[in-house]
Amino acid sequence: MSQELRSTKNETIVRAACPHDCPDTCAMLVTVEGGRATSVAGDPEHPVTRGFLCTKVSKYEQRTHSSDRIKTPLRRIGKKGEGSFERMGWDEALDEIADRFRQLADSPEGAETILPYSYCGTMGFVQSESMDRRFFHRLGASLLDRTICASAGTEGYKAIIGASIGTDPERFHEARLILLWGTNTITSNVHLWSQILEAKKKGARIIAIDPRRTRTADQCEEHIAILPGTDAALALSMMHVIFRENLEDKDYLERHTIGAEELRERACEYSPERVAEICGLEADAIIRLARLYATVRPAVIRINYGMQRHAGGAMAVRTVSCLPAVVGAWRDAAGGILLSTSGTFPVNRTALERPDLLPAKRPRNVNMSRLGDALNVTNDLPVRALYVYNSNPAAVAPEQRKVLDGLRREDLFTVVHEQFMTDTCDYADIVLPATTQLEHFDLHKAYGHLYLVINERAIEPLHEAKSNSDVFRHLAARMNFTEECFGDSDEEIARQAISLDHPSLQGITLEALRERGWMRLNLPEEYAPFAEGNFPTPSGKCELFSAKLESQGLPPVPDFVPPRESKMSAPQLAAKYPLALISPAAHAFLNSSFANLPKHLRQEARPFIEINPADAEARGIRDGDTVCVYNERGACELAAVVTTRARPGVVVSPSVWWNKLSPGGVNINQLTSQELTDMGGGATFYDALVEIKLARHAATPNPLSLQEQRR
Ligand SMILES: Nc1nc2c(c(=O)[nH]1)N[C@H]1C(S)=C(S)[C@@H](COP(=O)(O)OP(=O)(O)OC[C@H]3O[C@@H](n4cnc5c(=O)[nH]c(N)nc54)[C@H](O)[C@@H]3O)O[C@H]1N2
Ligand SMILES: Nc1nc2c(c(=O)[nH]1)N[C@H]1C(S)=C(S)[C@@H](COP(=O)(O)OP(=O)(O)OC[C@H]3O[C@@H](n4cnc5c(=O)[nH]c(N)nc54)[C@H](O)[C@@H]3O)O[C@H]1N2
Ligand code: SF4
Ligand SMILES: [Mo]
Repeated sequence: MSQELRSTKNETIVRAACPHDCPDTCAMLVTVEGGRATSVAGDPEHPVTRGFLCTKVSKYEQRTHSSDRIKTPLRRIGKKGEGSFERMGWDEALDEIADRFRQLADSPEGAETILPYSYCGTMGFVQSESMDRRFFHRLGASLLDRTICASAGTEGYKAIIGASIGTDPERFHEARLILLWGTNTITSNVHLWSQILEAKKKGARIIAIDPRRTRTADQCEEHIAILPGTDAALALSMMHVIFRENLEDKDYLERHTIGAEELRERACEYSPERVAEICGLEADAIIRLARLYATVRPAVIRINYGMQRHAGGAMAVRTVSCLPAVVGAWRDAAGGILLSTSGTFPVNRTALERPDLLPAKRPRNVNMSRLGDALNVTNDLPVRALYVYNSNPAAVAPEQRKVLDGLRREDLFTVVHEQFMTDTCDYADIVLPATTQLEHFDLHKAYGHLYLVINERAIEPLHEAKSNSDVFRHLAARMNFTEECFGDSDEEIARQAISLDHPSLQGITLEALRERGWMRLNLPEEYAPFAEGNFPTPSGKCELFSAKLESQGLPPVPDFVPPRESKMSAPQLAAKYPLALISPAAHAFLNSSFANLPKHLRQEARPFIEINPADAEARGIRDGDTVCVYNERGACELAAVVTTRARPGVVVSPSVWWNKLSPGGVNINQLTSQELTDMGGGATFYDALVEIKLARHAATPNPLSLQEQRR
C-alpha cells in the first residue's frame, strides 16, 4: 500500500505526480479521508511546482471521483459510434480479447494485423511505456510510431544539439532576454511562467513570437505575430542581420560548432526585406529583434511544440536552435534554448520495453498520425484489431473523417481502455475501465524540469478499474507469455527504469524517491550544458552543418521549408481556402482530457474560432455568429469570436473538444491533414487552409464577447 507522507486520525497525505502530458510534471500532495481523495495540492517544497497546480488539475480528485467514470468492462450492443453498451465481467472481457488476439496471431496474416494505439494520457514509466510495450512486442503486433506531438521538433533539435537537452528551466529567472517562441507558456507550461515573472521583475525583456496574441503574449513587452509555419525564415533573417553586423560570437562558433560558414552563406539569402514578406512582419521588427538577441546577455529561447506542427516543423526547430550557438548564448547557465529536458534523464528503455521480445522479423511500423489511412487502406496488410489506451484518437487524430470511417468498420475489433466514455470508446467492441493517477503507482521523469517524481497509490482502484500495467499482466497470462518480465510488479518496473550506472542518477534510488517524493538529477546547480561545447552530436560540436543528414539526402544546412498549405506552396488551394487554421492547446483542457468535466467546460464556454475583424467583415460574420469552417477534408461548426487576437489571414480554434460535445458531433480535426513533417514523421495539425462562411447570425448580446474579455 502507499507510503504516506503524513497521517493523522482522519487524514492521510500521499505524494503523487501529475500524470499529464505537460512539461511541468508537478509534485502533488493528495489528501485522503476514509479511502476517498478529498483534495490535491502542489508540493510547496518542490522548486518547480512551488505549491500550486494549474487550473486543469487543481481539482483532480473530482476527475477521479467523477460519477462519469467508466465503472466496469462494457460490451457494445448498438452500432459502432452510437455509444450503447452493456456491462460485462473482467474475466469474460479478457478472455475474449486474448482469444481474438490469438486467432489473429495464428492466422496467415499474423499478429501484425493487431495495432496498439497509445499516447500520453499518463506519462509515468509504469503506466505509459513498459508492460504494454513488452506485451505487444512479445505478441508481434504492429509497432506504433508515436509522432502525434513532438517527433518533428525532437528530430530538428537533435540535428543541431544532439539530444533533448537544453537550458535548465530553473535558471530562467536570471535571464535578461527571454524569447517565448511558439509557446503559450501561461496555458501549457505555467510553472515556467513563475520563473519568467521573476526575470521580468528584475528587468528582463520578454518577447512572444506567435501568430496568435495569446494570454502569454498579452503579458509580454512585445508580441511578434508571425505567419504560421514561417519561423525558420525569421531565424535565418535574424542570423542574416547578426552576421552582417558582426554581432556573432566568433570564438564560440569556432570552438564549438561546425558549419558556421555554410550557415552564414545560407543566412545571406534571407534579408529582412525578403523575410518580412514571408513571415508577414515588418523588416524593422526583424532587425530590432536580431540586434537585441545578439547583444543582451543572458538570452534564452523557450521554444515549444506549436511551431513544429507544420510541413517544415522539424526545420523550424532546427533553424531556431542554431541561434544560441551563433551568439554564444550557451555560455550562460540562464542562456541557450529549451525545447525539452527529457534527454537529460538517463532511462533504461531496454529494461522497460524489452525489445528483445520482438519476433525475428521486425513488425511493420504504423505512424499514429496517419491512423485514418492505417484503418482504411486495404491493399496493404489490414489492421484487424485495434487496442487503444492513454489516447483518444477519435477526437485528437488528424483527418478525422477517415479516422471515424476506419473506426466504424464492422470487421475491426476495437478495445478501448479508458477512464471516461470518450469519443473513441463509442466505437469500441469492448471498453475496459482504467484507474486514474490516484489509484495506481508510478514514477515520472519530466520534459520541463530535471526532477524524477514519484506517484504513490493514494486510494484503492475505484469501481472495477484496473491499471494499464495490470491489464497487460492479465492478458500476458492468458496468452501464455511465460517470460519473467510479465510478472514484474509496478515497483520493480520503476526500479528498472532508473537502473543505469550513470553519473546523473548517482544517489537516486527508488527507496530514496519514495522517501522524499522527488529528486533532482545529479547535476550542478548552475547547470550550463553547453557552455564548453560538448554537444551530444556525432562530431561533439553544435552541428550547424550535418554530414549525417546530408548522407540521408536531407538538407545539410538549415533552410526554410514553407507550410504545405500556403500561398507560397499551393497558390490554387490558397485561393479557394485563404485562411490558415491553427488549433493550439485550450487553457482549461489538456488535449481532450478534462474536456468532458463541468468545471472545464464552463471555463472554455463552447467550441469557437477566433477570426480577425477584417476577415470577419469580408464574410459578413459578427462576433458570436455560428460559422461553418470547411476545406476538402471536412467541415465543422463553431462560434465566431471576432478579435484582433487572430492576425489577418489566420484563424485560431483552441482544442481539443470532444466530438460528441461539439455541434454536429465533430471537432476541428475534421479540417486537419494526415500529411507529415519534413523529418520525424510528425503530425501537421497547424498546416491547414480553410474557408469560413456564416451559418447563422447570433442573437445579441453575445456571451462570447464577455468570455473574450476574460481571456
Ligand atoms: N492547457 C493546456 N496545456 C497543455 C496542453 C493542452 O491541451 N492544454 N497540451 C499539452 C501538450 S500535449 C503539449 S504538446 C503542449 C503544447 O503546448 P505548446 O508546445 O506550447 O504548443 P501549442 O499549444 O500547440 O502551441 C503553442 C503556441 O504556438 C503557436 N503557434 C502555432 N503555430 C505556430 C508557428 O508556426 N509559429 C509560432 N511561432 N507559433 C505557432 C500557437 O498559437 C500557440 O500559442 O502543451 C501541454 N500543455
Ligand atoms: N487539432 C489539434 N489536434 C491535436 C492537437 C492540437 O493542438 N490540435 N494536439 C496534439 C497533441 S500535442 C497531442 S499530444 C495529442 C494528444 O492526444 P492524446 O494522447 O490522445 O491525449 P488526450 O486527448 O488527453 O487523451 C488521453 C486519454 O487517455 C486517458 N487516460 C489517462 N490516463 C490513463 C491511464 O492510466 N490508462 C488509460 N488506459 N487511459 C488513460 C484519458 O482519460 C484520455 O481520454 O493530440 C493531438 N491533437
Ligand atoms: S497539467 Fe502541468 S501544470 Fe497542471 S498540474 Fe499537471 S504538470 Fe502541473
Ligand atoms: Mo502534445
